[in-house]
Amino acid sequence: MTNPGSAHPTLFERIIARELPADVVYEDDHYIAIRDIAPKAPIHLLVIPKQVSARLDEIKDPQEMGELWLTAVKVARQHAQDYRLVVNCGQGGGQVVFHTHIHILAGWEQGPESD
Ligand code: DGP
Repeated sequence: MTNPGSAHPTLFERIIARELPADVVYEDDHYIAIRDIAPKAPIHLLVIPKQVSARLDEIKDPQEMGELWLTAVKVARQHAQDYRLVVNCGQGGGQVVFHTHIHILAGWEQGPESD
């Protein structure tokens, strides 16, 4: 049986390595943020740690966890005043790409239910 967490390099590692194209909106030594290829909101970004973990709950270090969320907030605020942050954990949680990432969803005129 395929273990969805075992894909290596992950799709996002290949984007980080510029082996695959992406619209990069933010990058530093530890994180990259790209536009989602199939946006579910007018603004849909993905904040991805360069340090690979398959899913959010594999991150045990509070500093690493905190920095990931702080980066997501920083990138979100660069694009919108109001926003939604979402993480899918595991197939049952809707996760498709098994390289931890935070979705930033924003840009609705009247909030998320307006679309
Ligand atoms: P998740 O379901 O949480 O694993 O979200 C994966 C997201 O990744 C999904 O919203 C679509 C996006 N995605 C999948 N393949 C690509 C790609 O090649 N490029 C970009 N930019 N986004 C992708």
